[in-house]
Amino acid sequence: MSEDTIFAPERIEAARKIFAGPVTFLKSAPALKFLPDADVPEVAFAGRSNVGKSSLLNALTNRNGLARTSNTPGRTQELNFFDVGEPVGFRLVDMPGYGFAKAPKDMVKQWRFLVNDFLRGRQALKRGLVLIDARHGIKDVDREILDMLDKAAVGYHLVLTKADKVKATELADVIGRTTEEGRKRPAAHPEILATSSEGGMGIAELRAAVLDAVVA
Ligand SMILES: Nc1nc2c(ncn2[C@@H]2O[C@H](COP(=O)(O)OP(=O)(O)OP(=O)(O)O)[C@@H](O)[C@H]2O)c(=O)[nH]1
Ligand SMILES: [Mg+2]
Repeated sequence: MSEDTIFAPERIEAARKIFAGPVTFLKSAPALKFLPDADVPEVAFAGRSNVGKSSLLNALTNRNGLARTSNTPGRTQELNFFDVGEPVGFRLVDMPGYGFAKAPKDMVKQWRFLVNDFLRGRQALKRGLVLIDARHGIKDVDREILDMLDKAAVGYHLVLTKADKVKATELADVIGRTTEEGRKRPAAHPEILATSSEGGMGIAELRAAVLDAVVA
C-alpha cells in the first residue's frame, strides 16, 4: 500500500479506534524458548537503550505504565509481548535496547543474541520499528540492526524519537539525513516518522503504520 494511503484520514481513525480498545500484557520472554506461539502478526520496537521504545509503546496504546520505562538504560531486558484487540488482532513486542555501554559484557551478548535471533527468525514478525533518537540521528550501532533487517528482508520503519527535545530546524535536518539513508536500504519504508511520546507528535501516524503492517 502506498504511503499516502497508509496515512489517509480514515486509516488514521481506524488505527486510533483499535489502539483505544483492549491492550493487555501477554508475557515476558527472557530467551527464545519462552516465546509465545507465533499465531498472530507482530510488530517489534527495536533501538538503542534509552531511545524511548517502551515510552513509545505506552504512547501508542495511550496507557502509561503498560511497558516499563526508566531513565536508566537497560530497563527492558526481555522480549515483552502485548496483545492488541479482543479477540487479539496483533501483538506489539517491546525489546531490550542495544548499544548500552555500561551493561555487563555477557548480558549485552545475551540481549544481542535474543534480539538478533528474534528479528531474523520470527515468522509472525510483520514489521520492525527501528527507533532513532532525533538528537543523534542514525549511529553505527543502529546500522548493525538495519543491515541485519535488510539481509533478513524484514520490512521496517525508521522512527525518530524525542522530537520534542530538538528545535524545528534540527528536526528537519535529521529527518532529511535519515530519509537519505533510508532510501539506500532495501527493507526500509520510505516514510520517516518523527515522534514524541511526550507531546504526541507522530503518534497517530505511527498507529496507522502499525495497522498497515498487520493487515495482510
Ligand atoms: N522528552 C522526551 N523524553 C522521552 C521520550 N521518550 C522517552 N523519553 C524518556 O527517555 C527515557 C528512556 O525511555 P524508555 O522508554 O524507557 O527507553 P527504552 O528504549 O525502552 O530503554 P531500554 O528499555 O533501556 O532499552 C525515559 O526517561 C523517558 O521518559 C520523548 O518522546 N520525549
Ligand atoms: Mg524499554
